[in-house]
Amino acid sequence: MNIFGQTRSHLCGEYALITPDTHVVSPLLGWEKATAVFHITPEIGARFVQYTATVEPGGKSGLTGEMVQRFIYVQSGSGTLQVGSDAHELKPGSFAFLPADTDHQFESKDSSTLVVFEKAYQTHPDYGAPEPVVGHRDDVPGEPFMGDPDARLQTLLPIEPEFDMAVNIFTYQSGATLPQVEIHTMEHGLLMLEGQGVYRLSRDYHPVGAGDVIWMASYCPQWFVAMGKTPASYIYYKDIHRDRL
Ligand code: UGY
Ligand code: MN
Repeated sequence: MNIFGQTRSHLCGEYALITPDTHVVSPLLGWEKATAVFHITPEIGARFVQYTATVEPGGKSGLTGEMVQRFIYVQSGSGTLQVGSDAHELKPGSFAFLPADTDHQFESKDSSTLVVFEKAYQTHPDYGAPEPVVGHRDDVPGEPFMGDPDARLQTLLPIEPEFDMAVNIFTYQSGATLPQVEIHTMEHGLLMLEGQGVYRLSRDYHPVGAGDVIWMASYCPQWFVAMGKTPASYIYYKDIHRDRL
């Protein structure tokens, strides 16, 4: 969009579409040689945080606050993630889940871009804390979503009651859709990774493409159709497995 004073970004109580032209860079306290764009925070009405961290070569992550769990997805660059005494080499497509109060540090080799989701952990009286998870997108099978082989879902974390959050990657062939308009209690934070399409959010239909971020509040009606000549994919967060009362 090259007319000044215009943007595709749109915010209302039910959702936010935040496009790259409106991003503003902030310092990332506790990290070294790193900055962030905070996309979704409690100030918008969310119960979690989503940001993009840019870490220079030799830069390092800091720890989360107490009882806050962190999920990292490497969008570009590479580095080493130390989790306790284990070291993991991360590259584009790698991801890691660090349960609350897990001692960890990512050190960037190249300049790295990380997609980060953080959520205060909600304990459950019947289940213990989850374990750390480290993996790569290419090693996670994509299951047809509600029987549609053109809309595939990769669940990056175990869907087990110890986990109070999920992070998935949805990949759609051009023309594939979410099979229904969804309305649900879980909220979402989403980053378009590849391709483009049209997102229905509440009563609005927005063209979206790689780099766009969307927050969907609980009960925000949502639907997606992939369009264009290449598949569209997005990574997204949702809160799961905890009673509201
Ligand atoms: O997991 C989900 O609720 C997912 N189907 N929602 C979405 O892609 N907007
Ligand atoms: Mn949904």
